[in-house]
Amino acid sequence: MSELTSRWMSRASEIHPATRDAEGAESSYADVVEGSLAVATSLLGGRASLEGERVAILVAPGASFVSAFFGVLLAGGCVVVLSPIHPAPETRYFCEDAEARIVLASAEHADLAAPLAGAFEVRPLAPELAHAPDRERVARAAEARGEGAPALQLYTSGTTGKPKGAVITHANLAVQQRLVGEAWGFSSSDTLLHALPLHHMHGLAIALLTALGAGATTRMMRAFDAAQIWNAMNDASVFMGVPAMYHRLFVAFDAEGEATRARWAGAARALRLATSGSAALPVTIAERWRAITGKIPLERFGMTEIGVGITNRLAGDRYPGCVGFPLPTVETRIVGDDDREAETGELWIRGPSVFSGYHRRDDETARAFTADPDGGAPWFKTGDTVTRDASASGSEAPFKILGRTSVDILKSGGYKLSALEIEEALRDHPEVAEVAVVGVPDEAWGERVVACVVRRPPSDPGAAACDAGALRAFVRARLAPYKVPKDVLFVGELPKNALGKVVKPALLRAISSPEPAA
Ligand code: MCA
Ligand code: AMP
Repeated sequence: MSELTSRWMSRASEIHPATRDAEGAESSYADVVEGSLAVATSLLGGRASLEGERVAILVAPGASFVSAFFGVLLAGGCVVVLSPIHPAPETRYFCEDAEARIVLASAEHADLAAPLAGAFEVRPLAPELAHAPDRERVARAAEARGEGAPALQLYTSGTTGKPKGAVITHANLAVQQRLVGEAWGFSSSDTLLHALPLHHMHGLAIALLTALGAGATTRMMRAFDAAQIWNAMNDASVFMGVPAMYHRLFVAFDAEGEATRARWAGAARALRLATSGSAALPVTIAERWRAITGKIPLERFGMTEIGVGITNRLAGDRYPGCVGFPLPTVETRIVGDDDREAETGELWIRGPSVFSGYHRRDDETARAFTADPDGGAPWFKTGDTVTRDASASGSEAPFKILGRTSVDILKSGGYKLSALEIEEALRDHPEVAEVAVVGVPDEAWGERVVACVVRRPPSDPGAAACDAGALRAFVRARLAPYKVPKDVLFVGELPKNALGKVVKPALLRAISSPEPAA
């Protein structure tokens, strides 16, 4: 049995709460483990193991999510987490690309899962959870899975068209669970306040699995509602968020009267730990949190492909604008354009938490890794430009993230977005002749998605030209709402280089100037 599943099974008789839902109802570890055994038994049917088969789960946050997740792993499967915020075409793409056969859906998401029936076997989760567990059979199936077996397939946007499935192994998750838990001092007396989406590494592994690995309780909120989060801090010891969440917390805070602010600030001050990641934490946000709580959030750097790689330390100084130091086992190298070590350059990473590759995308996997110049193990190329900030501390300089190496990768509210994927969706519109998508710095989102469009006349000469609203609606029908451009600017032409490629930095400058090209 892998370290991940055996750690899970070791809690089979614990009555301590594993989860608490938004309304406060608790489920013990014993109950949630029992649920996972039931799901595993049902998924196995007559088989000895799912042998790495991808099982998609469309399940609301709570105890059932955890049971579904571990149920798939115990049966020898690999989890693909679907999100209710994705439109049907995107959800279908994830299931098809992953070659999933079964979709487990909780009752809340039955409507969203319904269109998948036919192409996939959609199974309501409730009867799976009620299935009589066959412990011995499940133990045999789990024991047959090694550390290198795929446990999780997470979809992540890249510099080519559609999102790709990053295959994360049992070993990757187990090492992250242990290292992050130790680095951040997690124990069974913690209650993690959790409002992150579960279809990404941050919410699923860095937050939920870390807490479960330490035997802590996770308060799983259904969505991010700032006032609800402030109120729930009372009942928590750790909060993990992305910078956009902190921004929202401050907006809600500022809208309240003195008494509420004092109560909220008191609860936030009493948290043992508040972390920030997934995007750069602006120093203004860090300092605002300090003004309320006395400390800046603990910032760390992570990626779908590696989990948390670099983190500020729990004890000792935290450096605003810096992400800290590599976790144990994480090796780093900063390289310049010539692939030689440099003070500032691309961050390469290797170690046991680095994923195994992209599902059925050997070319992209090969491009993501590079041989070690000294003949050691290959490095994963993060695509992030970093340096070490010698001015930030005494003896050891913490890492500082300077930005992405590619202008086509954007970060909005912690979600990684591919400009090319959004451009591709817009290009399908009959009145879009040319399009370029860029990320414009934004206080609330970090980067704001802006589409610059050169229009083609409507096919019906009498019809009005399409407007920004129509193009946004067109994208919304195809992609997740957070990928929909916040602004659509119509331009006469796009700046191009001699090869006819759009020069995005020039476009960004043009649209950021007081009089944008229109
Ligand atoms: C929501 N909207 C967004 C975003 N989120 N637009 C741009 N960027 C976003 N991130 C849109 C909605 O579609 C809606 O558009 C409008 O904004 C308001 O929606 P609302 O319901 O108020 O937003 P929300 O659902 O509350 O979401 C805000 C959020 C969310 C909670 C900050 O964006 C979020 O959960 N972000 C976290 C992402 C994350 O976990 N990333 C981790 C990746 P309209 O009005 O047009 O309908 S993993 C990773 O990065 C690595 C491993 C790491 O280091 O962690
Ligand atoms: P994802 O592919 O969604 O996992 O996003 C990973 C990317 O998020 C990284 O490659 C970084 O660009 C960005 N990121 C994560 N944490 C931080 C951070 N603390 N500061 C700046 N960027 C970050």
